[in-house]
Amino acid sequence: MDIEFVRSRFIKHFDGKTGNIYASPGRINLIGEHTDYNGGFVFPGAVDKGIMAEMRPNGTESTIRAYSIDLKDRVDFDFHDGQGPRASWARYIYGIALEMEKLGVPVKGFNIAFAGDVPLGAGMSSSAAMESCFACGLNDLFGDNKVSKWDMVLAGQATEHNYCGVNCGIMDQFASVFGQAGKLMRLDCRSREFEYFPFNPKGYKLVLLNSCVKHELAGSPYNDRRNSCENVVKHIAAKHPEGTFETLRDCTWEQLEEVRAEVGEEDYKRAHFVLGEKDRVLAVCDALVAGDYETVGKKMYETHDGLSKEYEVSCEELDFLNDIAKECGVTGSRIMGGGFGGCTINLVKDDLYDSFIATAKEKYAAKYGKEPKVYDVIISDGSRKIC
Ligand code: GAF
Repeated sequence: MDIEFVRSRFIKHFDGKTGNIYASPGRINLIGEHTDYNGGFVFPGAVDKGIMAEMRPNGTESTIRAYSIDLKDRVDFDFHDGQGPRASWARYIYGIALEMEKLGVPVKGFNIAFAGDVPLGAGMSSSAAMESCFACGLNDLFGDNKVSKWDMVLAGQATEHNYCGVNCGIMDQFASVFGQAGKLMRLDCRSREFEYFPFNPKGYKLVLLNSCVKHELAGSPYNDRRNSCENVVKHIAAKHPEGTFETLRDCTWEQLEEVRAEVGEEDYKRAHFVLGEKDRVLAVCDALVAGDYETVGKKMYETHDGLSKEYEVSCEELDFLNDIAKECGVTGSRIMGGGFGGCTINLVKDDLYDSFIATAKEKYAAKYGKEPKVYDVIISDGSRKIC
């Protein structure tokens, strides 16, 4: 992203003074979907696309003057007025300001202009990129950088929960804050322990195909999926008062079968997917260590099937892209992120790459009248101050 571009807009829309510039990335996720809020494992990495913001204290007690460069929209608000702005993009700034304040950062009024090159609604977590970018800026401008990375992750997640209506897990904010160039991360979302995995599969590429069906988690059935999982856990816990059941992570296949009739087929299928996905992340880690990319790919296809048929977060266009990948002999392909639109992530042999992309573009355009957008994945660094 272009620093000078962001700076020129910051100068133009405010008082001519410069501030500090911060950047945070979007993310990909190799495997482990909808496992984060179920206490399971995820396998994300930060990408070379994200959000860049210039920020500067403006001398007021609590007035935020915010400019979205991409939307050409300016919103000024008092973040202590109890309501916050209506514009959905500005609510991320509002939420983060309040959440950082809760963490002890003496946030005062500031000016902010920001832009992004992470595509919106593509399942690459532009919202987490905003939250972690703004958190990084407030921590630096007002907090002496005393807030830990994990607390910034949690502040981002709390912003989604409390101000944006999405009961998300921690994967996206974690990836955006902790990302490192060239490395994926395996995170245990229950214990929060994580490990960096250098990812440079010889002879393969990771590529995203954006269906251009815009996914939107706020107000979407995303929260229903989470409720289904929690309902299953509640039923299992009631049957087993001797145990501790916080999330589906604590539940076995047998216990799930025991409550099948009482929770109903829809919740059963959703929980069934989550238990399978938990195992698949671990299988993929072993396969990666062994350099066995065929198994990695096989698991990706299994995840897609589960997300489509059991968790029901796919759509016709994503299933179509997945079918094309299969027909072309692509090693692995699946929906990435929350679902309901956005991208597929594909593990493709180098020598198949060109023909796969050409076929996907042609067939998708013939059916839907537009080509999917293609993004090569470059695993990059997490949140940082640029200057
Ligand atoms: C969205 C959420 F924000 C994440 O927390 C995660 O649940 C993901 O969907 C599905 O794996 O990106």
